[in-house]
Amino acid sequence: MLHPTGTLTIEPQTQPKKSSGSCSCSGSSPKEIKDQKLQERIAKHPCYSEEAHHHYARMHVAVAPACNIQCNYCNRKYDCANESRPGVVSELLTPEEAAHKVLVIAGKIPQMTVLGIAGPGDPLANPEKTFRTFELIADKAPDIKLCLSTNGLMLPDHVDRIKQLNVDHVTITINMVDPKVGEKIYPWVRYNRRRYRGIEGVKILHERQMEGLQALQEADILCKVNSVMIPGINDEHLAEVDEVIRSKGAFLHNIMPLISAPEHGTYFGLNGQRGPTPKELKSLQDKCSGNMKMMRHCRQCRADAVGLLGEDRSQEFTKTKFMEMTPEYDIQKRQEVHAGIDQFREQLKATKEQKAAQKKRKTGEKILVAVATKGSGLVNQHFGHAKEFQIFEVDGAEVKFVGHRKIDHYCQGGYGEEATLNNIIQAISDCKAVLASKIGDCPQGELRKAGVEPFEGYDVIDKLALDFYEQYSKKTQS
Ligand code: CLF
Ligand code: SF4
Repeated sequence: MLHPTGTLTIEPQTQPKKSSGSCSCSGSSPKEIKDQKLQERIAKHPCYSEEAHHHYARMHVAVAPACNIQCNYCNRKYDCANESRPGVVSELLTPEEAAHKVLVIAGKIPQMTVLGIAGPGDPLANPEKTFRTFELIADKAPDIKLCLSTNGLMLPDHVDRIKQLNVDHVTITINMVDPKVGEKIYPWVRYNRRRYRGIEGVKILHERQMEGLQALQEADILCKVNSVMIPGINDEHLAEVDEVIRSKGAFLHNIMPLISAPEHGTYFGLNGQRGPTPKELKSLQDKCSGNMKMMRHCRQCRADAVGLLGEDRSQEFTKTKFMEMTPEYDIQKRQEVHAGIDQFREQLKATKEQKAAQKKRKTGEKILVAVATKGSGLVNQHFGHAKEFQIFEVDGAEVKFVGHRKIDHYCQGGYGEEATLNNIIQAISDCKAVLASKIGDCPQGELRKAGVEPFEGYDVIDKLALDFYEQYSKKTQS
């Protein structure tokens, strides 16, 4: 079957299971029914479901310029760093322009299922603009899920409105549950028309975040918590944050690395505060993953991001460009595309299960492999075209997504390729292999020298990863 957004035909090797939606719930326990409903709520949300992020896209509209707190990792000339890469500036839109953009993109990228507002300031410091945008979109494009990300300061005041507008997913950035830790992150907070400095402000922020989290749980709105990991400041404290948010009903925890550079002009950047290494980040995520579900596929996207999480199509839809485009939103066409994607996902799942069953044996050494992919759960990208590698942990029985590494892509038309290749190899040097649809002779040689096996193929990620694992085990045993 052809993926609606890709090119690979997967031969159904086992009969795809019937969609769970079609079965009656007789015989299911209340917990199973609850879990099933939860799965349906996140099935097309690329941030709340790791599996969905290979197939479905999100977009953001930058309608919220103001902010009410100061984070030491943020320079207010740029987008809110709680959900974005620092140093990125998005074009500000009015709610009407934003609604036009959403309708254009919903037609052009039918796998776009979620509209998020995440900046460039704090959405709830700009409630009129944020809610007006949601209203317009709910009215014109009812199949698009609405999503919101906030620092939490004004959240308790708006939970009713959020519920009323059917916004089902809310993210709060919580970097501390101890104001003494928070004091090193937030110099001030503006609340009720007054600016509170130091610990006084941090206490207000903490109380409001906890109140907001509780209110979301009571309103049955799914809540994800983002935490920025800042070595030496809150890295050891985040396990406690994880405990607290879990006990208050958060659905997912996304621990993101601090990205800090002097050219971003942030307090941390100018004072040499470093971000965590990929290894430090993974080890904290592993430590917390026993408590609750961890998000590991966040790409810290821009306030005007468009596309699958690993790709950035925002430049195709700048204001000048999208304002000249006519919206071609067609709910029926979109539903057909989604049905095709869901059928493909079922087949992908069946293929994975069958492959895992074939290979099932005692789990062995855990290794990491880097994968070049354009999405759809497939190894389907040329090594030289990859702008990031997805990282999977393989133990012979299971293939688990554990993160991604951004890189400069290798094919630069002959310029600077040697330096780029060195950087790429360094970024994936802890991986035993790189899986790509094609890898040139020169990079193959250099990768081997660095102990990273080039492994070519065009197939389901799990399938190729397990094939490589088998080859690797035989080699290491012999
Ligand atoms: Fe946007 Fe955030 Fe909604 Fe996703 S992003 S508002 S929950 S639709 Fe996603 Fe981007 Fe990470 Fe955010 S990858 S930065 S977690
Ligand atoms: Fe910057 Fe976002 Fe923090 Fe506001 S909440 S200071 S916009 S990172």
